[in-house]
Amino acid sequence: MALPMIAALLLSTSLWQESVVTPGARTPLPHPAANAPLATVNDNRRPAGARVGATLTLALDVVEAAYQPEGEHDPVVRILAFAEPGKAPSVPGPLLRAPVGTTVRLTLRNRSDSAVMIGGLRPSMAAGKDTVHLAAGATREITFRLDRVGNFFYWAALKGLSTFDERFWLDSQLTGALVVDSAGAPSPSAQERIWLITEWFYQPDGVRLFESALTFNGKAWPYNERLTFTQNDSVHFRVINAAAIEHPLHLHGFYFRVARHGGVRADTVVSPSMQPLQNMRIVPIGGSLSLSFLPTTPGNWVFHCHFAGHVGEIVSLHDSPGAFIAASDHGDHAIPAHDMPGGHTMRGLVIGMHVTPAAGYKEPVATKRRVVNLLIQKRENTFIGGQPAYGFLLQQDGAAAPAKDSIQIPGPVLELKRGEPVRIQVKNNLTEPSGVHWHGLEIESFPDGVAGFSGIGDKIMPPIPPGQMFAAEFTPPRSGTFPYHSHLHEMRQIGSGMYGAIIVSDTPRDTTRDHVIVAGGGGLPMFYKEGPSFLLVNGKRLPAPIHMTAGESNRLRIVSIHADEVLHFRFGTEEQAVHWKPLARDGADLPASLRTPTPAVATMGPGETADFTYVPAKPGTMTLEVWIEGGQRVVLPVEIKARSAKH
Ligand SMILES: [Cu+2]
Repeated sequence: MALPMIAALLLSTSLWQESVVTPGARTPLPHPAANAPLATVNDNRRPAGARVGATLTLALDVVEAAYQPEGEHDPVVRILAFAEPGKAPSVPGPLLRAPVGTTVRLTLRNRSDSAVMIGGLRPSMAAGKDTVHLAAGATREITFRLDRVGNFFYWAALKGLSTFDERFWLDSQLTGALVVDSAGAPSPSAQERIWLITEWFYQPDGVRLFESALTFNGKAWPYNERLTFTQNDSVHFRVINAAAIEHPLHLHGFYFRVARHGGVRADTVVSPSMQPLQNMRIVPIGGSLSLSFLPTTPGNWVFHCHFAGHVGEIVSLHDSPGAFIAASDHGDHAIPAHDMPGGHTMRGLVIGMHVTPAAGYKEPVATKRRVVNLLIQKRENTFIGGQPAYGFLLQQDGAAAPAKDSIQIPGPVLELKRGEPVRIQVKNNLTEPSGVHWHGLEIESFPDGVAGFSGIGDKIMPPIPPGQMFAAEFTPPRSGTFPYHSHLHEMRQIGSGMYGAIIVSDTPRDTTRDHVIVAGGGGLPMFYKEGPSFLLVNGKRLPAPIHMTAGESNRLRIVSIHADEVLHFRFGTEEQAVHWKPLARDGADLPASLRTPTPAVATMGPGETADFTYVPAKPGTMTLEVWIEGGQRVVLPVEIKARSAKH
């Protein structure tokens, strides 16, 4: 669920049936106190305190602060923040990092006017015991031993709250990373970064409108730091989610492996043989990921949350008059766009990286490319509330242009051959700019599809203006299942149907046994009153059956590409889920140790793909059910016929 908890609940209330709020009616944001210092951005590279031998001594104050999560001309809001005495408060709070076994002598001082509860410092304790009450003006000293390796965070909340995930705006940034290294671990490399996710969430009228800022390390895209790596550097990200909502994180251009992951106060090591290649991973509420990758191709790349809402205006304070309602209330479903001069429209949870070429790098060239003509189309009045549908369509070589309003949802399956250079000519027939991302393909940066950012040096991919064409030239290097989708105005464009599947193969597919299932949205969430967003499977609420033959091995290629929702899948009979065999994830074949039969249930973030094989034992009907948490199930019938006698 990509919306903050309260907003998600509201979606199911009748308030949404009369969403007539004039954009521009904006309640003032809470101003910081006149003398409150501006919180600095903490890049989590320098541990706080002084470590002598096996003892770390540090002090943390809770203070009033001012917070500017976006640009220098954007709103400054009121928060409480952590500060080391004598230093400016920071967001996130000071980094607490030391090897396991270190004794921490911590002085906590509350210099704010509010009593707070501090927790998370001792992850090996029971959660209920690991809290420290601190009245306004009070000081406490605590001593504890770091006895568990992993990526954690400490937090403070206004008194009365005993968990980190019920904080809203004033106490939302009272969070710092707590990283406990294993004994003898080498000091972190320059390519290691710690990312702490926090959300500042404010509901001016307490009911409907909300304002929100969602950041990695306190600063939102495009105002946050750009990272620079050299091609083939070994990059390590530790991601810690202190926000009250999960995030499906996606890396462009490269696969990563997750070596550690955790939920609240937990951190688990994953053995190398159990680490799939992946480019999408959900970091749960209060959880963490430790992931590594090699940026093998130079250029500009992004690592971002794949909930459209978390990279859009909804999580921006920048000129966003009640962003969510404004996004919802008009039949033309225009989310106000404040495009950057460069063209990209993202906000919030995005990290940008520049990868500089290693010596001797040459961009690959191809003399001959297969040409694919892909149209971006729009059809008015298609979804509930009179919303238009956006979608893709193929135009065959030499064929006349299809009708302007013809559309296909999901988009046509793009069948590509591994190693065959293609030139996908994307013609934008919308009345607004667009851009297409070939999600998960390990290709050059320029065709990658993040308009205004993808590319290298001065060669940056532009947004495709209405009526114009952009040629994405690349050679898919790996066979597998991938999504393609818009990467501009993601909530509106992906949410209105701009998504489809790419199948890269070595040999032609036998489509009688190789089934593509694309689950995505059909219109913007705010138009649906019955609960969570609308869900389509293969473009339908009542999808057409797929067919299998008993005794034959079938491949199911599942693409989860709802703009703003995690999807759940279950395959089986009414009584029970069957077992299927996982084959690939995010387009990459799984290691042998992960290819063991498992119950046929899956939870997949937006942009995630998974391939399974299944051999039906006997004729009959089964179902693949797909749903959004709390929503109605979409049922795809799977009809299994008997093997014919001549086999
Ligand atoms: Cu997110």
